[in-house]
Amino acid sequence: MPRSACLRLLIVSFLLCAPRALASEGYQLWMRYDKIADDKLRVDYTAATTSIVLATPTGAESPTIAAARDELTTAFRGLLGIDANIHLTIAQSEKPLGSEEFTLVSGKGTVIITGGSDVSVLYGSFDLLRRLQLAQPIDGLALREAPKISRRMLNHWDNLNGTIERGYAGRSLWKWDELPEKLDPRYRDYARALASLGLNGTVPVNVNANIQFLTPEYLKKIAALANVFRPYGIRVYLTARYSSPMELGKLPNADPLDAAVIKWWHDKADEIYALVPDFGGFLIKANSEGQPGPQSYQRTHADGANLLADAVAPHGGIVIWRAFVYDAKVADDRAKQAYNEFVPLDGKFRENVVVQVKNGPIDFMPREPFHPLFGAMPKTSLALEVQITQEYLGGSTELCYLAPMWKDVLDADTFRPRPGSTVAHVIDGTIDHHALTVIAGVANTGSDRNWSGNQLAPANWYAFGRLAWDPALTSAQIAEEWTRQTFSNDSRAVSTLVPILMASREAVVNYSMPLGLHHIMARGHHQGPGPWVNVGRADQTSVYFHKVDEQGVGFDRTATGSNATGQYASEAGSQWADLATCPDEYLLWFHRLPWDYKMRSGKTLWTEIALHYQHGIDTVRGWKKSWENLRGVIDDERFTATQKLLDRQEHEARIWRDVCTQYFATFSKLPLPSEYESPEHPLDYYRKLPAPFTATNAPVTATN
Ligand code: BDP
Repeated sequence: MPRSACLRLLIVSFLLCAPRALASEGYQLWMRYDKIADDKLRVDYTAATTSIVLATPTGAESPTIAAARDELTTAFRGLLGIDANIHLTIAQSEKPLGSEEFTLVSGKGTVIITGGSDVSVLYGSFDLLRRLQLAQPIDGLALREAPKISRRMLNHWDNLNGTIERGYAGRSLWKWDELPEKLDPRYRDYARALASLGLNGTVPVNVNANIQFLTPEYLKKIAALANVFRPYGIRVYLTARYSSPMELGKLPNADPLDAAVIKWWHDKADEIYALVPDFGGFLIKANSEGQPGPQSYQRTHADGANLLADAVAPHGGIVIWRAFVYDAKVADDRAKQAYNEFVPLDGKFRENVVVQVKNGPIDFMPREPFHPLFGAMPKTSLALEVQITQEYLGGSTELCYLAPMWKDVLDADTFRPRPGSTVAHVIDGTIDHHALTVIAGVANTGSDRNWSGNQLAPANWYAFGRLAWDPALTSAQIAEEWTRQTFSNDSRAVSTLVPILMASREAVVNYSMPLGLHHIMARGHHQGPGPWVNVGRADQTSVYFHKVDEQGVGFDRTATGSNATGQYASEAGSQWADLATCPDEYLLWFHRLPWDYKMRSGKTLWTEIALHYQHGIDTVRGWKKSWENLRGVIDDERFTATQKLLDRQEHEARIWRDVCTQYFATFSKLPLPSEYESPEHPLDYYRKLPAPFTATNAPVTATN
């Protein structure tokens, strides 16, 4: 054979034999059940799982058990190439299991999944599958699992017209014009994704509520969705516009103490429960950013919440009342206003009300200290609300793995009533003995094939679900789980992607709002920098927050300024108030400092600001290099898509850096440090760009 033919044969046989990563559009999320490549493992698994026993309180078939069977069957065929041998039986547990609790016991070729309910058997099934996907041993298991927080929910900010407020992954998943007759098969996959993480609630529609969703026509559509979600243990909740009794019921007012208003809500609740018997309850944004609320009638948030709570109580429903309130007419620091309004109401809410508090006192900024309400309302159930969609952290055009940010708040010590009282323990009810416990994440889902706008953003959906189940998990552990399930168990995938994910939040903070700077993004769409924003509602402008001038920069929130530090337990507040102990990351959140302020590093504040911006973009450049390690290790589709994502991120990081440092330099009048790379364009160039970041898909309904 001539040499060239020989070579050709060699290449062809190499191509045929080389293991190729399976192409993926990312639709399967972390529920990829591709064949386990390692033969040895496959043999071991096959031997370890000749049969799977599902043990439930009744031992009877149900739609939930059918869902568990389906998932196990599909996954076993995909992962191991075998048909799972599944039996159903009555649970024989010595210690009764909670309604969401399960045990996994295995040995001698049998895995027994015992649940306190059918849904917990489904959770146990997903737990087993996760272990298989992670290539962990499944022989000799003896574990017992239960979630720490009872209601673990996604909040969708989806509008009736198919747009999504702060959505960056295409249009809404919910096809209102097709419902209730036509059910997109994607609704079931959505439910599978939630159940795989143990999420058990969804609010499909925007907190900036539309009254249409409470009409009989739309309630039927909601009921159709609820029917799809029910077997997966997911309850539907609804947002409601506080003025609905006027707009829908034609009543003259919506006063929470008015008898006709009370009756209207009771009737509406009865109507909803007739269609959706396991309806979760209402999520309410009231007297916030232009939304109507009880204060229009000189009533309090408690009066407002209790009205709705009484309407749903006979059906076992709850009310989730948001504490995201601030008022431009109030002279006090915006960061203090929710605390000022809500703390006096502690003890005045009904048992079935939970007050939902954002992680920080302003608004999902890249970095905020924890919200001072945590620990300050012991007689009230408090929920934590985080934002999975990246409104202030790059939309879907930048990678930012958010688990480290959520861990900051979950692990933060409120010191109330005693040291060790972390936010996680406030919201899981253990500190103040609350049975009603809630955690919510503002979803990053849309109808894009990959669900979240890019191939890495589902890591945040995954991380939220895992932390909602167990806030004690670490960010790194979750990042590794997600990487293995979503991409590959290949050690190169793990050793490349996990460090990138773990560094990403800090990088975004560095190139956008370092050292405690906050709320300096562009107006309206919030994508990209806008440190010059000085028009509109004062408490929504950038200048309100950075307070920059020739002398210095930062917001004095110590006793010499707004005294927001005084809203925290003294151990936390005084640590931040004292420059000697305030961590650099919160410096300009709590202090206003001169440009030549000497930092711990020995450099001046001005130099440190510039270098943080530079460091942020340098980190992104580092990822671009290390991403190359994954060429051929993961599938080409996701490899290339992510490469483009990182290119775009570098571009956007550069805009942030160039804009912010040049803007601040017009005040500091100081030169940029020598390590700082020259800006690509002068400040004026950027100021004239209409919207350099155009990732948003929807006009926002909020005013800011
Ligand atoms: C802000 C968003 C706005 C939301 C608001 C909220 O910019 O679109 O309506 O939060 O949480 O972050 O209500």
